[in-house]
Amino acid sequence: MKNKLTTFAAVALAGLAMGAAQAANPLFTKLFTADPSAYVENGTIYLYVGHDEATPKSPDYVLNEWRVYTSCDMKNWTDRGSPVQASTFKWARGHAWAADITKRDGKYYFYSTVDHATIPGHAIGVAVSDSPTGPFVDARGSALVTNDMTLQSPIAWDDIDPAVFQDDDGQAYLYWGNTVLKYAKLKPNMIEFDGPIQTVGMDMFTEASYLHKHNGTYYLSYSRNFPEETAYMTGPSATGPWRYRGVIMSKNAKVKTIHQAIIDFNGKSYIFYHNAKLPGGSEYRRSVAVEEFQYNADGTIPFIKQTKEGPAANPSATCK
Ligand code: FUB
Repeated sequence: MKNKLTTFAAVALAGLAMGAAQAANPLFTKLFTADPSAYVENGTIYLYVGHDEATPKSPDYVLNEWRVYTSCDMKNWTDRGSPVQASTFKWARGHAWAADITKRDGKYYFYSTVDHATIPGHAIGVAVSDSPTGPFVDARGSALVTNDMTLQSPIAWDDIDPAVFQDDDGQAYLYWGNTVLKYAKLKPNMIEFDGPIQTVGMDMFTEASYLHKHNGTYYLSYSRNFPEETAYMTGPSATGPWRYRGVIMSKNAKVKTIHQAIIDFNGKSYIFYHNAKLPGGSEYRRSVAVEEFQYNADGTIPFIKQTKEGPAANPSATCK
């Protein structure tokens, strides 16, 4: 027993020395983090988050970079640094808000919200890399979406929170928006739209759309109301028609946003989200957490409670 404990302690210390994070929620304690987006490849989870740099007295969001963490088991996380920053986009001026990633033809495409330097309002850029941990470079040299391209809502922050999805037939879609949910098809080059920008008519949509597919059903989850709760719809295709399915996570206590991402990993299903439960947390000092859940037999998602413990370890045999 003593030997086992000694070995366990040695492994734990080695993990800490390599920069591995602790096991429970919130996932990361050294930084305030927000707006999770997750990508799985070769049994490894790549978790992208915005870095909340606001001081306790900051009256607004302060985010300049995205960070990426990896895990082989959903329990132990390794900090891989910042693979892309708002300054990666020379036409932008800060506001590294929510982002999402996908892989196509061996390259990783990172879609991200930033503030446009010359066209008033938020915008969406695309960065590209040969590795999911970066470094990423601007793939276009200009914004993919600017505020003047979408006139449905008279606000400067309606072009935020890009969510990218590639269907089994290879067609890629970008969903995004605040107040009005928008989407468009992407060309195979992943840096241009293929057709017009469409809208999805829905009640109480706030932001944080996220499209995933599970057992042949398409799930469009999003933040609803304000303060936000996480809700979702299902449909038979990547563009619907959508059926509202209800709320799956309740609003947070100390922060009005919640921003989810839903993935399958190593045979189980998980939802990432943020709250403000890290000591010192607040509206602009958020912290990312994760929960495991099981789909109901009819494919619906159950209501998911936030926990301190987070999921049990789920070690992937193929993780390197
Ligand atoms: O982090 C800034 C904004 O807060 C995100 O774009 C929204 O989804 C909300 O979480």
